[in-house]
Amino acid sequence: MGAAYMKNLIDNAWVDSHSGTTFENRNPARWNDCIGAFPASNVIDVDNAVRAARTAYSTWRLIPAPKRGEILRRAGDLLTQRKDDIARAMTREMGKPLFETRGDVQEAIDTAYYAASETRRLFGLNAPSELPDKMNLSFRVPIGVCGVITAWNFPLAVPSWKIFPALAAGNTVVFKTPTDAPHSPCLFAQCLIEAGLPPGVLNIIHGFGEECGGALVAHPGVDLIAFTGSTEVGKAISASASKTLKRVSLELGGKNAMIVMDDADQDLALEGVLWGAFGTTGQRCTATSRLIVHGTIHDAFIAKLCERARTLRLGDGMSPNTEVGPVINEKQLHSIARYVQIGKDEGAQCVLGGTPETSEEYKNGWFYKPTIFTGVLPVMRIAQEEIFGPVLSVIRASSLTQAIEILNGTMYGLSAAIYTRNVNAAMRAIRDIESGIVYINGPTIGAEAHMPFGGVKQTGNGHREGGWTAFDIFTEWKTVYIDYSGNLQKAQIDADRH
Ligand code: UN1
Repeated sequence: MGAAYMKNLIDNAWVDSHSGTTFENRNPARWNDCIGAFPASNVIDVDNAVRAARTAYSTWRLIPAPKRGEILRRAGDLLTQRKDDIARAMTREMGKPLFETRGDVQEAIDTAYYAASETRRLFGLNAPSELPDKMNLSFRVPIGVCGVITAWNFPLAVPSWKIFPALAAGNTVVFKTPTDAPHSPCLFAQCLIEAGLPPGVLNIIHGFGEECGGALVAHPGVDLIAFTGSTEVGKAISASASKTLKRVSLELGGKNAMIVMDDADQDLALEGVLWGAFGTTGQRCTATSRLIVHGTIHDAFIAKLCERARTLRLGDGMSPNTEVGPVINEKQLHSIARYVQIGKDEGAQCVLGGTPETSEEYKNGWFYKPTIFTGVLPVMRIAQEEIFGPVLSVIRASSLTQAIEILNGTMYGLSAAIYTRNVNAAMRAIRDIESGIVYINGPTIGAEAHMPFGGVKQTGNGHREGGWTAFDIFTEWKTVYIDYSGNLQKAQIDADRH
């Protein structure tokens, strides 16, 4: 894992930035552990990467899709071989425990193999012509150069949802890595290079949002931006990209809720909410950040939940005993603390946690105790805004209808869950919940690579990554009419005569 993987990747060469400046990447569990210095790329670097991608596009798009798929499959094999090494690098740079970072790499592997298999499908659609001796076809074609910008919480899984289908479809890519997790994406890119990806097909630039990401979004040579991050940044990207009419795919925030009904298997629901709320230290766009509990079981369920959540082992993700890792950085720690204060000021009861963990063992990292608020009202800010930390807001409901109403009452709509043994209640929830993903008797996290992923309302702009729907993002439709009648046939006009 040498210093090469701390540079930009342009035309399959690891290169420094023209800016001459760098930023440090540090371990959130042990801030004195510096992983390395990465280039703070500027508009010139972005331009170089886009040019490389443009040039590569002219040949990559002509390679038969199944041949492109073979490279992706080999990249999947290499990721499989290096799964543990990459997971360790990922835990070191962004903190989540090893069992989670192994899952992150596995999601990229699954996506590699899935996208590779799609290169033998990428189905088009044909329909009969309204005229004789004429054939109507439509098929998918690549879009061109895709700019990919993602968050640090899934350094491989989320970029892979975008990059593998983009490449499978014949596009080339410029990927701006997250400043809090730039290293593991380089190890990912190295697998693609070794798998045989030609120069310029995948380029990587490191740097800050405004200067580096902003230049990518504004670049006229980029045809599409695929972004995962906050709703606020997503709106800014959308506004900037509209100036060049780029296609924009946005996967944004969430305020995901889990409903626990009075007939639920409570032990199962308990395990589900612990994983949903405190897995990845609550730093997932799919995290369970609201728990809506039926009034008749509320007190007993919350008592059990606090008892279990209190025993969650906080620590360095490298340790096999750790269940909850650090939060990503100091700024995020302060932001979580601010939300906890807001919750208290709003009148909610903080029944667990509510402070950073600063004892001797933790003092070199950014740790925040799993935190639970009860007595939360749906209108409170801690029930409406994405906190991106280990903070769970518990809301009481007295019926399924009211629970669903509360669940739907935010500007987001990514993922939702309900625990019930009543099949009718489950079916109504599936029908009435406003979200892109609904789990029955499972927590709000756990999306699989081959299924559509994305949300409604301000969680996105209507696209779905994952599965076959990713190809709707990364392809255009081309319609072809083949007239073999030997005559000039006029659609709409001649069709009348037959
Ligand atoms: C994200 O939170 O950014 O379903 C993605 C899940 C994961 C992906 C989460 N497979 O939680």
